[in-house]
Amino acid sequence: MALVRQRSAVAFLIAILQVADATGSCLDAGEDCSLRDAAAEAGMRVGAAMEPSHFSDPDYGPVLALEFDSLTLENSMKWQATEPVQDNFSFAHADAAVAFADANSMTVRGHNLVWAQARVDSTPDWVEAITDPDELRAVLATHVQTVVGRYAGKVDAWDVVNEPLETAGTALFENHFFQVLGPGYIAEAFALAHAADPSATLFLNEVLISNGGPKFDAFLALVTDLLQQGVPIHGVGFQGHYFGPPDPVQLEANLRTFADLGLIVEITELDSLLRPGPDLASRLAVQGDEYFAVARACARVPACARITTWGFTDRYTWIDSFLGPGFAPLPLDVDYNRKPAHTGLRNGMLERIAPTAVPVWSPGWSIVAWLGFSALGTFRLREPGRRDAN
Ligand code: 9MR
Repeated sequence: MALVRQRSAVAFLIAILQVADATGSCLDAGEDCSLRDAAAEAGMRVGAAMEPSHFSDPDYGPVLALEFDSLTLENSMKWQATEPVQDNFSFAHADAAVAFADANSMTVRGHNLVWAQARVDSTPDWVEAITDPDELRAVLATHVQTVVGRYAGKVDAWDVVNEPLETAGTALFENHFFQVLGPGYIAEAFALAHAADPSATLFLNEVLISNGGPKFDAFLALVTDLLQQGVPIHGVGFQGHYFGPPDPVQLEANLRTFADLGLIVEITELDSLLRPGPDLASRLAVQGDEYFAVARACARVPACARITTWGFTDRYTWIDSFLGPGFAPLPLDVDYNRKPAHTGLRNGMLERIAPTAVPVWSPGWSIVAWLGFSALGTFRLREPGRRDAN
């Protein structure tokens, strides 16, 4: 009974928000504005990772379509899901998501074509058992042609290769494709994807590149090399799983670095863990500030086309199974209520059309702000009127 009451409350809220969203500007609507409407007004897209298996939860689909204009299959377009047995393709979940996107005027990011890391379940064992280069090449070609070809014109962007570098290192990850085909497997995968759908935007997607440092440098060198080889790479995905606080100034600089190479950039897998703090309200507020800072960094870079959150409700987040419960990393809570992270993400995107002068937080900016306020204080103390008043 309580569940029924809660569901009808969510349905009622959605109806109100749909009416509110249909009128006026998000700049005036404040809390009534959906992420989707804010993104549209800012000239961006906003997406979420999702799984059709959650459609049995009656609020899941309506909230997804209300808040987002793009979706990514969290798992169901991975090789393990689409071709678990050689030449035996399975598209039921991916098709359901693409049909949902079509019915709700949403775009779809394809994730992903090649991701072979020992620690994850993304590539089937039968692929990893192939040691003959010609055979693996043929299998890769069949997979990419079949999957990309099926969704040509329906999936606007593909993560062609996911996480090419070692997670905490700078070298190419020596996955199965690297071992059998050599480092050229990346260029080969992009060429295959481009041939299968020449209109799709093709991405290299990587984790832990939001900050500066050796991994970012290695990733930049890799992308530069691919471009010089003439590989059809069109975009770079910054995953954005924030286990620690983001540095938005560095993030913006890194996004610009790739934009300056003529590439599209996207935040492809945003989530941000609740930090320790004195009480839940302040922890949620900090999370909201972090979402704002990340979204604002993207909004300030014209080539940053889309922000995708990795899930959208704390009811379903991979972090629960990875780290345990309690980190609540997404913009909506377990009951689909909007959190400060929702406000932050929305207002951050709106910075593209209504930039504020206040610099976002970062360690560097804090020092600048402190020096600025100190100087202002000194100046004020010396102001004649003030001295006289004392
Ligand atoms: O969230 C995904 C989780 O459910 C899967 O078990 C895991 C392995 O396939 O992949 C997770 O998503 C990852 C994404 O595909 C690539 N970047 C890191 C994401 C979180 O691990």
